[in-house]
Amino acid sequence: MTAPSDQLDDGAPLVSAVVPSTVSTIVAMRELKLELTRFMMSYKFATDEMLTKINILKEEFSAIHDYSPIEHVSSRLKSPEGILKKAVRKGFPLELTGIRDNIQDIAGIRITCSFISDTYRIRDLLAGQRDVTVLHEKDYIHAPKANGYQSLHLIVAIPVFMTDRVQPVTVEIQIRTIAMDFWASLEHKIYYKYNGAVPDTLVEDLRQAADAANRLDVKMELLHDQVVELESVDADGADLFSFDGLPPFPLPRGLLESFMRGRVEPE
Ligand code: 0O2
Repeated sequence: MTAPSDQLDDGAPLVSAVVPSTVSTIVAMRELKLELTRFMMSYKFATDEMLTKINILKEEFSAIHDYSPIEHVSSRLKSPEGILKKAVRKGFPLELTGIRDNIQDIAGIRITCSFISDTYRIRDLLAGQRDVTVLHEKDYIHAPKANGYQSLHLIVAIPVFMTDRVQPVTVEIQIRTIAMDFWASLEHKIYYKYNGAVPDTLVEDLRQAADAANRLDVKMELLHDQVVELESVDADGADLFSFDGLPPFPLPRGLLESFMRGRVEPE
């Protein structure tokens, strides 16, 4: 057995050949890890920014209109594994810029609304904000999928201010009613239970359930509109003012008059 050589075949010292490549690999791995962390964080920050916007709308609505069109909000970030799987499945280039450009649902937010008109109202309020750019919209409420799926999908871009750059980041926002959400979660469970091969009878049952959910949405909104109409006729207490936790008190007449004087009527 020969002693291990410290020379490569071409006579170059082994140490100098191995050390630089190991060091450069470690440096490259550190840089990649940093970039990956930044990449994932940018989606978390974009989600946080959008959630703040949504919560502002929710709170303002509740305070001004005594009613919130938003029932529930949830969010999720795709895992790095989920991102890679989708990139491979769709044949996207496996590098961060390619993934950023092609996978637009890494950050996802779901907004559940009370009524169908609220889904569009929320869409308009978010889309109308200066720093939100709607890149793409799919309206599965006006045009439900063949299986009955209903939801309003927006892909928006929002700027995220990092330490060394401003990064436009995409977020998928799904907006739907409680009934649509109920249907979608059940359908999702069934789809996975049968591994995508759902029996025809169940597919038909689901489609009928989607129709029933839609009829319920329409009926509930009609009832709600009637209640709102009744409330506007019976406007007793409209001159009362209330802050959180305090009992309602009448508006001081002087304050009301000065507000009316300073008020600019919309053109
Ligand atoms: P997950 O785990 O919820 O994120 P894409 O594949 O996303 O690039 P696609 O499928 O054309 O493009 O987008 P689409 O139609 O806007 O759907 C995106 C998401 O909507 C899906 O994400 C689901 O969350 C939801 N969705 C769409 N169709 C259905 C449906 O028939 N049933 C249910 N329950 N949900 C649906 P993912 O990536 O499939 O999954």
